[in-house]
Amino acid sequence: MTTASPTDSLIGIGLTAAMFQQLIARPAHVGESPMRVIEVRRDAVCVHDGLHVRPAIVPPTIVQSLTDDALAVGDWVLVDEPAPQRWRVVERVPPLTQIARRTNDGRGAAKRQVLVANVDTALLVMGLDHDFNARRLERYLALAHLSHVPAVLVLTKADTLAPAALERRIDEARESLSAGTPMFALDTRSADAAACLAPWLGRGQTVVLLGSSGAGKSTLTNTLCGEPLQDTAAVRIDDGRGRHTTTTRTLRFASSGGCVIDTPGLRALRLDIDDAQELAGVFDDVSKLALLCRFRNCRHQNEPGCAVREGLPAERVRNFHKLQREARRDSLNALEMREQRRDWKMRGREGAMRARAKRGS
Ligand SMILES: Nc1nc2c(ncn2[C@@H]2O[C@H](COP(=O)(O)OP(=O)(O)OP(=O)(O)O)[C@@H](O)[C@H]2O)c(=O)[nH]1
Ligand SMILES: [Mg+2]
Ligand SMILES: [Zn+2]
Repeated sequence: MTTASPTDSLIGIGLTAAMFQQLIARPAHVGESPMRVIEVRRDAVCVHDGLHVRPAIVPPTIVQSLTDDALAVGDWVLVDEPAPQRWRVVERVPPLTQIARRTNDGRGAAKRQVLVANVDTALLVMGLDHDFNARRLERYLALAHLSHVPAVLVLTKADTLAPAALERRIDEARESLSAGTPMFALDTRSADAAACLAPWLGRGQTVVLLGSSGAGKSTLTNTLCGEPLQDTAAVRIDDGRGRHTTTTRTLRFASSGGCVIDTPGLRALRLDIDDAQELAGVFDDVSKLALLCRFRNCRHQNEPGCAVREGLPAERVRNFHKLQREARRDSLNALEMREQRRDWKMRGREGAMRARAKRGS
């Protein structure tokens, strides 16, 4: 790169000062330009050069070199044009942040899936209707924290609740938030929503919207962009669930100058952690209270004098244990996993035998 300063058009597609440093540190090659991935398709990507959207192929060599760390919306790439109007990704600039979850590779093994890259803020979108669930919120907060991306909680559909019910839900949500995490309760269809979120959506900033289907992510995207770019659909009448209307992650441009990545509602969110210790930073209230537990190695399960169980709502402690168990299970290898399953089965059988003996006695 020979550019002396980031051009205005690249800042318009979310180039930050830190990413600019990454770009200028790379060796310059004639004919290559930095562009941002705004959509990922099966065998190609859509990239933006600050002025235009281009379809670009991703050569197999690049795909293979990235494996667990696939190209994602928000990535910066170097693109050349080997023939007129044919664009090709030649390199991915190492991302500064990635938000990833764990999925299955189809053969039972855990696989890392990058959702988005290079975002400055995660807007965690949750409906105040049937969608509201403090335990799921904790999971999303953990996702952002583990990715080192600051979170902002956006509670949607505030217009559908009576003031007292709204207050109750806001209080419940606050119990899950660590100090300093901003929270808004909004009608995402109103211009007020864009005004509240403007501090995270100035020129050069990028946010991602994460949440379940029907939470209002696309409705909010449209409000932030000032036009109906994303399809939206009413939630199901019988159970209030969303219809998985959005199917791809797409980067859009907000009226206030920032970038917004709308995403499909996640059906399942498994955290991408190898070490249960990593969760300590997410549940900082647990870590703080743990210092006051009677036993140094207290697991906060049924030990006497446990300050964590005394000081926090039982549901939050239960969720902490659940996420920890998940983290431990994910870090087991296949053999250990089989052994653990055998162990569980045996314990289940023993339990059933005990219950039968008790009934018989
Ligand atoms: N009353 C009210 N309705 C809202 C609000 N936000 C979203 N909705 C409605 O909720 C429904 C679902 O909104 P979407 O924006 O499609 O939800 P989504 O999160 O994008 O869902 P997926 O694309 O399926 O992941 C739509 O009918 C919206 O009009 C809000 O703040 N108030
Ligand atoms: Mg949507
Ligand atoms: Zn304890």
